[in-house]
Amino acid sequence: ISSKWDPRGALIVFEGLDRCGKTSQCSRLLSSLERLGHSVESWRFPDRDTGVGQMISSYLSNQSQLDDHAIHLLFSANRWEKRSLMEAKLKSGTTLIVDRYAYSGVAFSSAKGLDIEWCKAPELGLWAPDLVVYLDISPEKAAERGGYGGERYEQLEFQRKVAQSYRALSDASWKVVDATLPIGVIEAQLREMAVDCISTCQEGKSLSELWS
Ligand code: FDM
Repeated sequence: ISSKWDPRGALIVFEGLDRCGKTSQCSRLLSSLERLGHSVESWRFPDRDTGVGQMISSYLSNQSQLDDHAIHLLFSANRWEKRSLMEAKLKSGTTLIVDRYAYSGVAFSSAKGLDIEWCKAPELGLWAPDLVVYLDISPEKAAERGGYGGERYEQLEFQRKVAQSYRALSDASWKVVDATLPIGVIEAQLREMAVDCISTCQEGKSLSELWS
């Protein structure tokens, strides 16, 4: 049966360093897609509301210590526990705007020195995004924005390593957006990319899995 008769939503993922502006752009995009009449939800990872998410949250706020591999697997498990809901939403026609996904998982853990292939393995089989937007800012500029909240990874030296890991992980399909442009300009670019992506999915593009 052609999925033309069963249009699905798009899986749109936002990635970038801390303070790149992802979170506010996600909420702006949510509002503008809603205004255009799309069925859309905004998600984020880590999802701190689940049991696994609470362990992650406690680790990030330095209230607990965990082996680097163990926390990596928890971040991944936190995505796996949302996989079937993600599928149901997408198949029922809802577009998901997701603030961080498997790419954050690999970029942050490999920035600690873990092997990149080891980091990618537990993500294998999660839903592959239809669009990955990377909000590009230098670690120095991001740090100048201030407001690092004191969580574990919010330090310039570490963010430099994360930026390198993202570079190693990115491919030609990623849309790289200059995160230092005026907020409204970025917002317009993202809206156009999202609307294009949503129509491609509505035309029958099938869901695929990482790492494709
Ligand atoms: N982070 C996020 C990871 O290390 N691995 C992951 O899989 C994900 C999704 O958690 F520093 C890191 C990235 C960031 C921190 O993210 C919390 P938010 O976006 O600040 O909540």
